[in-house]
Amino acid sequence: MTAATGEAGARAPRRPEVWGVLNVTPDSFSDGGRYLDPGAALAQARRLLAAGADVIDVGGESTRPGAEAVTALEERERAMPVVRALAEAGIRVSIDTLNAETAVAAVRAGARIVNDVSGGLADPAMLPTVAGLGVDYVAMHWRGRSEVWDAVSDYADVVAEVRDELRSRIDAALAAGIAPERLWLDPGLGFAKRADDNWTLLRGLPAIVALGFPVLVGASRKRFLGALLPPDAPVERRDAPTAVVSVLCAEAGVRAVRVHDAASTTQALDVWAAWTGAAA
Ligand code: PMM
Repeated sequence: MTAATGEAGARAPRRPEVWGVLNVTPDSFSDGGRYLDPGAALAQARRLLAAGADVIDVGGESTRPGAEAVTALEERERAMPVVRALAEAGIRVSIDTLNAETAVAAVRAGARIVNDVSGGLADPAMLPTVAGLGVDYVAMHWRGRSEVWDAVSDYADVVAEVRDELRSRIDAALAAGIAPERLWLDPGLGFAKRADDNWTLLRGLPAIVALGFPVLVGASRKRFLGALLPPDAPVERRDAPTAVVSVLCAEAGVRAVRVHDAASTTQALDVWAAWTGAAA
């Protein structure tokens, strides 16, 4: 039995969803500046959907190391026109934000998922706010903003520590009133993790899946994948390695992968689904 097959392999494994990344920011590391204009953002969302994305994850603040902090107002001004236009077109939209106010504005504009890379730690209002909004919530593993990563990236056992820290986010989310069926978890690849920690975490995904909530993984184009390529390789060269990671995530029972290039991951998951007989 693999984690993906569930109890004793009796059920077919499940195909993960593909969440397409749409950073409406001037400075995200792989797509910063490209989709600041709402028209360009919508065109990219349409490309992601045509290539197989199930959800569009819209972000108005870059979490890249060294990125400028933006006010919640700037973040909303960037992201909301895009969220509204996508939601009005019937697209399932996620808002990637640390701010409760931005989450509220995005849900009012039609977003159905709040993707919080801090798992509720950055903004104390986030968990109770999301509970009131009644939408899905992704709690990612987080140890602070990028300025503190050097000081907090030491792990004796990265899988056990991430699992235990996610468990405490589960407790906090449920205590705040978020419905268990609305909660997702994410191990937070690249966030206060050294390159080897990311590989160890990927290997350890079954321990995160075993927490009993759907798991989202965001490996797409991250630096630990770039380290496998020549130093001057453009970020798009990371899409094939990302697609391989997506398949291995599927095998580990992950329920969604967050990617910049929906086409390569969708094709890779098509192969995986045909091979395993996975249910959609
Ligand atoms: N990574 C980034 C941004 N948001 N959200 C979740 N849930 N998981 C992630 O791994 C994640 C995220 C940073 O990557 P980007 O700058 O390419 O968006």
